[in-house]
Amino acid sequence: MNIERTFVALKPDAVQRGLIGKIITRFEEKGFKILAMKMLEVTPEQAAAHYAEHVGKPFYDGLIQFITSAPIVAMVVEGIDAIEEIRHIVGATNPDKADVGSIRADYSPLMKCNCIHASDSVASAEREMRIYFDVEKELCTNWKTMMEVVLDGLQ
Ligand code: 3AN
Repeated sequence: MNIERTFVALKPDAVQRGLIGKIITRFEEKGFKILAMKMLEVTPEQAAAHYAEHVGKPFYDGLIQFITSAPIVAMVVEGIDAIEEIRHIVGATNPDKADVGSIRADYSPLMKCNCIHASDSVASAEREMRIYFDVEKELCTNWKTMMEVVLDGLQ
């Protein structure tokens, strides 16, 4: 069991469809801690940095057009095994393959607008959160969620 931080972004389709509250609620109710959150318009530079691994792929231009088409909600989220757990809650990249009950299965009809991004490793999380946040200044760490209070009382 590791306490991990991950980067999560609610993509333009989620913002435009009014799903921000419903999606964030899933993380809060599971017991994850939101350390930072902001709505922003992704710049071409941020988009290129975020999706650098996909340069040259057939869907790259569409991906950049999509992520810059309307605001996103960027978050840093912390919790027990947060990388794997949040990827599980998010669901597979292709919504057709996403587990029933996952965010992408429930809300996304297509891979090219699949509502949400979540980092796939600790290294990716560190890299991605720094594209959108000043990590030294913008993270709110000096407070406890009720889940942390509950865990404090257990052996
Ligand atoms: P994930 O977001 O599940 O980690 P990645 O990193 O493989 O998936 O892909 C980043 C994003 O690129 C996906 N969320 C999806 O929006 C888009 N994408 C990936 N593969 C395809 C594809 N074959 N066709 C269209 N869009 C894709």
